[in-house]
Amino acid sequence: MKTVLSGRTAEVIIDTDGPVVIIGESINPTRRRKLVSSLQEGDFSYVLELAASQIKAGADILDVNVGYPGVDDAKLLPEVVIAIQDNFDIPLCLDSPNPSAIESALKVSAGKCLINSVNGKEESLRALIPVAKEYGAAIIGLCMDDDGITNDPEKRVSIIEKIIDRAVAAGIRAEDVIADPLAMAVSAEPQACVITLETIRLVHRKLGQNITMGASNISFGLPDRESLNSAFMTLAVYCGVTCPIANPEKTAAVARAADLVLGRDDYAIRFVEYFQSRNS
Ligand code: THG
Repeated sequence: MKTVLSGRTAEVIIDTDGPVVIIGESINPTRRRKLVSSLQEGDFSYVLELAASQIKAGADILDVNVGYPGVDDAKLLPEVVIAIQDNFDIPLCLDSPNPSAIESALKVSAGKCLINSVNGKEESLRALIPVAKEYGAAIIGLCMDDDGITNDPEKRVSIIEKIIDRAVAAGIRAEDVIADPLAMAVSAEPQACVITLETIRLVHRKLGQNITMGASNISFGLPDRESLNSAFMTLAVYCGVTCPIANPEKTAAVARAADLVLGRDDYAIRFVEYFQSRNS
């Protein structure tokens, strides 16, 4: 299955049989106070720096989230989208708890975007599916709903199925729904990663969707996060994750290595190119 996204002109194909596509996570105010403070002063240089460094490190798509208490992101999100797309030709993944911010950003965005954090709650489906349809965007569906988050992988899958059904009923193509199995901190729940991996496997086998996840969520509160994230990322890619949301500076090498090991990089061409570009 292929999900095609685009920037102003550049197309990115997320293919369930293809190499890992990295959605760069860094344009997110969590742990980056400077992002909010610079944007509130009307200074876009830091957000553009974050975009440039992630693209250089291997991001194929950029997640854009400027939601923060006191920030009017219905105003700010479209401004940031314009600033990024004026400077970089890359598809964007828009995230906000505020559906009107998503809509105002889609109005000004070029190409085909991804809407992050759609979930199985009625409120989310009603607000965001019509917006995705109207602006021709793809969506990320999180497997949580009005009953919260379940630890039963089968139930997580059924929430993804519900989101796909609702999207398809509204005229969105099934391949434009990317599943998020919910990666959560293994320090808080010992089975968290196993539950997520099983959900990934089931979505891949039963539904065949492209699959994302917040790749660094699992290591919150633990030392040596990079080793943990690498171990999890490799297993998740093996089970069916195709487009993790991650820090490319820390995960691009693991992604290229996983592609090679899994027979998705004939003659190690991408792997070798990646290391040449990194060392140049
Ligand atoms: N699913 C979906 N969207 C998501 C998440 C998800 N968006 C938010 C989050 N989870 C993924 N994005 C981030 C963004 C920033 C950071 C972590 C996850 C972050 N990390 C630390 C930092 O940069 O200091 C540590 C980074 C590291 O160790 O590499 O700020 O699950 N659909």
